Amino acid sequence: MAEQKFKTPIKTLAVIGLGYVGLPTAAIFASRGLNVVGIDTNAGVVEMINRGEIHIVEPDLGKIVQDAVSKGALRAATTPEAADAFIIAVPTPFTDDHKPDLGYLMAAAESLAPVLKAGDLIVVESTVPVGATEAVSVRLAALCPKLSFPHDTEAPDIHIAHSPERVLPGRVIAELAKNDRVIGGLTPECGKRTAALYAIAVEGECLLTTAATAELVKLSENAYRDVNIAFANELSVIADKLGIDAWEAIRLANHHPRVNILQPGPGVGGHCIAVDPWFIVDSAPDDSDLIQAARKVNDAKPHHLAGKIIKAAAEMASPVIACLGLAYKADIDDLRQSPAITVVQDLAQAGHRVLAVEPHIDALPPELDSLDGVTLATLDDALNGAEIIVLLVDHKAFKEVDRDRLAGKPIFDARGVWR
Ligand code: SAJ
Repeated sequence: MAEQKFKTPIKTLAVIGLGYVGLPTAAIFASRGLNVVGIDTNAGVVEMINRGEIHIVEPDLGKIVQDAVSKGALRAATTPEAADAFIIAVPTPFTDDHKPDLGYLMAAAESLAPVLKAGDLIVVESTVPVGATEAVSVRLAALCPKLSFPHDTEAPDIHIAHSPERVLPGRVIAELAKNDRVIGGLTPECGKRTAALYAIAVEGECLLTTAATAELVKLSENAYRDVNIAFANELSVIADKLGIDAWEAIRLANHHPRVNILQPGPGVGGHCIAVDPWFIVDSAPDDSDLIQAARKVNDAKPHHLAGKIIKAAAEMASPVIACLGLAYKADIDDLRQSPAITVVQDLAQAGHRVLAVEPHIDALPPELDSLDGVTLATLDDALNGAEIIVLLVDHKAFKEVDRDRLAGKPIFDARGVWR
């Protein structure tokens, strides 16, 4: 547990947004003795959770939710209810021109106005551009004129902080408890109260700072990873051109005691690393050349890969292409910003027939379903029916494919796992 100096009177918690971060967060706090209500505008999700079921793929989450619901510690609803503390964990996507879209965040904050009372704590967990936590405070102050807010006074009725989530999809349950948390209060007291809340569930350290610093810290973490993956992806394009195996070169370079190059792949996907660096760019467009370049390199990677496959396919008589994996990374069901989808789109738009394999979904996403020539297939059917095999995601089932089944066919292994 975090430092014992933090003590909290909080007994009831409302978590706004029951997605990849909100649902595990709600469930963990419920399992540690808080009375938790999860709020989501999607009535189907709310019904599922109230039955003790979950709507996302995340190891160990199902059992924790089931236990918490069966004990009455966790339930879900579609509109906010009074609570001692509120955690906002809604998506913060970007617009088509890479500007932060704070629509869900502001709607979530506004939905709290009718139930807020003096003494309440609001924590923004969603990843946000610098200044957004303060903007939440300003907006709520306009909606709740009888309450005071921390952008305005050191001793407010409502305390507000940013405590960005840092959990890795696929390892959320362990990382929620173990990771250190950066907590940025709009006032120091807001930070302390937030640390006291997280001390209930977090074994890692709670590190206090300002809200703006916490906002930049979170964005920096994901931009750092994006820049480092871009380096690996750029190297792999260079290695391709020079006829060198990029994974072999990186493996050997990483034997240097101060070198640790990440893995190249089909590109960078997900709702975080492919999105968050743009929030920094939006705040400082003239001073973020490296961050912008990394985004460009990573966004170009799926097109580079598709170009190579199209070139090979041109040498064959209208080959069927098997694309293994549509998720943005291994062993999850999340297709958001997935580079695998871009690759399949490029292939289909070039007129190729694609057998797409994704064990975690039952139907193609609309952006692929609308294309001619793309079919969702089983791994077996794709391996039997295709003349070219492309590995886009290193799902466990694909890593275990019998190599004999690949023999004699052009293989594009974008993850370097069949080498
Ligand atoms: N990828 C590579 N090569 C690598 C590592 C990753 O191509 O060596 C690709 C993945 O295939 C995927 C993308 O990058 O398409 C991102 O995957 P990831 O596993 O690096 O990260 P996310 O997006 O699943 O989660 C990140 C994490 N941030 C950091 O590691 C700095 C997580 O801790 C954050 O909580 C999460 O973003 C978030 O919600 O912000």
